[in-house]
Amino acid sequence: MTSDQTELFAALSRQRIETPSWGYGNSGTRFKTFAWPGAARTIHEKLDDAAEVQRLTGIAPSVALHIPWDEVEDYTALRRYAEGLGLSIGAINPNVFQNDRYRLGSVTSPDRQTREQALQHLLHCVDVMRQTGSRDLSLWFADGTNYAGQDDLRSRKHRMREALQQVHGALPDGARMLVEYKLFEPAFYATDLFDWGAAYAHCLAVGEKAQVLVDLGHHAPGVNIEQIVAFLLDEGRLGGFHFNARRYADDDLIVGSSNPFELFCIYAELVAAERSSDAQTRAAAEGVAYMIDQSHNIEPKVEAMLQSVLNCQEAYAKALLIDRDLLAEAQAAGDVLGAHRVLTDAFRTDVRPLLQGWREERGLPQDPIRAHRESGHQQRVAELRGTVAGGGGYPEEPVPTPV
Ligand code: PSV
Ligand code: MN
Ligand code: MN
Repeated sequence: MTSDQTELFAALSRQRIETPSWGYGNSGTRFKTFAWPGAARTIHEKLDDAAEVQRLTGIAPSVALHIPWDEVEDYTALRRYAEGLGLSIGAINPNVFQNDRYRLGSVTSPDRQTREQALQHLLHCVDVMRQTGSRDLSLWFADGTNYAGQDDLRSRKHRMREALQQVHGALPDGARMLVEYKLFEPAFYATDLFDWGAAYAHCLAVGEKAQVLVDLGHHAPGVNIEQIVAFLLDEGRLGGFHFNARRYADDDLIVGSSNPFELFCIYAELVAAERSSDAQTRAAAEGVAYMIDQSHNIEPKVEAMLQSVLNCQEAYAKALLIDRDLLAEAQAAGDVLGAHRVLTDAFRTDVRPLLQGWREERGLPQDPIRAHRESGHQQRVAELRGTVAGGGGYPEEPVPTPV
């Protein structure tokens, strides 16, 4: 093996993609939730499925929880259960959007008691983090307004700031809060954390442990996400990603399925930061949490997750292949298309043989999807768990249907 390949394999072995508990359960749109045979119903089953993804890919060893969807009495026991499967508990995602009280918002609600209730839940999640050993609290707020004049926009900003400050103050040493933004939905006139700039401004104000979380599905069409990534990385405030693919808005489709070039360009920025000569930029890149945020509506859950992890791996492998010296040369010479070609050459490379070699070296199946299909996992869980609606995010009443 050449030293280049050794370096490439080492980088691939360091890659990590966290999978979300809610991606393993049934979920749906507001029109219908389709029950998938064997879809995980409990957090333990979700962890079992995540272990299958880790067993086949080797780069997905942690699972994000959503509270209270995944609420348990004993988080230390849950942590041990995960560890027994070779997993760790990743980011904790509070849920401040599914309570009747949150009609006008949670932490930005005009009602003080509602704000207090939301804050108590966020603090409960900080406590969960302590028990699960999680580094990241992942914050997404559905807060916003539907009509001009419905509420005072600056007051809502102040309430958001106050809540973030309080949560920041409660974080243990070494922990972080990742602040997610979203252009719209469920609020349609104004979302309180509407873009990366708003999230960034709050993070700067509340302190060092606050970082911005970029969810690929939360931007207007045409927004250059890789530029946001480069900017935040350079400012030392890129906390992490929620990977998915969107066609219109927050579709939560499989990452890389519709716009693989965008995913590649994002990874290109991350690799550039990983390889920077500046130690601070390298440290910023090392701290980034790579997470999938997808709800699988019509597709097999575990296979969808495998495909997502593998798409991230391919994008990263291609980004590692960019000839950085040649790129720098072309950029310095003002060679517009030459520079672009350096990038597209890497993007067009078929990295599948390279990844097969890497898997072979690690004792992983060369084709994880095929291995999964042949493993009987899907049939086993279908038999064991049956076909039951609910159990994912946005759960419906569990209605057993015949398998
Ligand atoms: C809603 O848009 C959402 O998809 C956000 O991206 C959150 O991260 C996720 O739900 C889980 O709460
Ligand atoms: Mn998200
Ligand atoms: Mn989303």
